[in-house]
Amino acid sequence: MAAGNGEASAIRVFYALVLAPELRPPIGDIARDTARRVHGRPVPPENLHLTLAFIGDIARSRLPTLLDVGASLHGEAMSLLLDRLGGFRRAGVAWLGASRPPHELGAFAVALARALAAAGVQCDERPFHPHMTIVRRCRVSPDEQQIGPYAWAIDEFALLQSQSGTEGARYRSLSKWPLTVLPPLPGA
Ligand code: 2AM
Repeated sequence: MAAGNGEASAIRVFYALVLAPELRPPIGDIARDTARRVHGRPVPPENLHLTLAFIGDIARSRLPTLLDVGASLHGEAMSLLLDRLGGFRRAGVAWLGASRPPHELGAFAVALARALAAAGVQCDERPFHPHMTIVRRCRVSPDEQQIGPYAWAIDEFALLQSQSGTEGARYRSLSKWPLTVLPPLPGA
């Protein structure tokens, strides 16, 4: 099939937690203020997310496998307290993170990586460092500091497609799945 044909083409995808809509205005403001300080480009509020597993370019024909992996996972709902702002100097990004990420987050990223490996899907194998990029192309790296905190109630995860356009990347949700609240243990 000809290059550019939708059926034959590769898609660029990753699994992520999309920032809750109610946190987009305050975190969007932090992104804009930080971008001004570090002379970078703020991530648009609707693009704010935390990546769980980065797949990158993959044949569109493998999409059913990625959807099956997402549907097969059972993760727990969690609360993430965003309370740190810092930078990855070499990548030229500023990020928000948590000084005490819930153990459910790391456990879920590991479960996802294992499910992808079992399905024969290659993904970025670097250790999971949960962070939300808020500014790209920073000319200076921000000093790490305390912010907020902003409590983010996380009850779903998504498979996102990255589409590059004239104004930068846009992320399209291909599917999303719930993270569930576990019932309390009997007698607890
Ligand atoms: P970043 O925010 O630290 O750049 C979409 O690009 C998402 O996938 C971003 O959250 C990005 O992290 C993450 N990601 C992880 N590994 C990547 C890679 N090798 N190339 C591009 N994005 C990557």
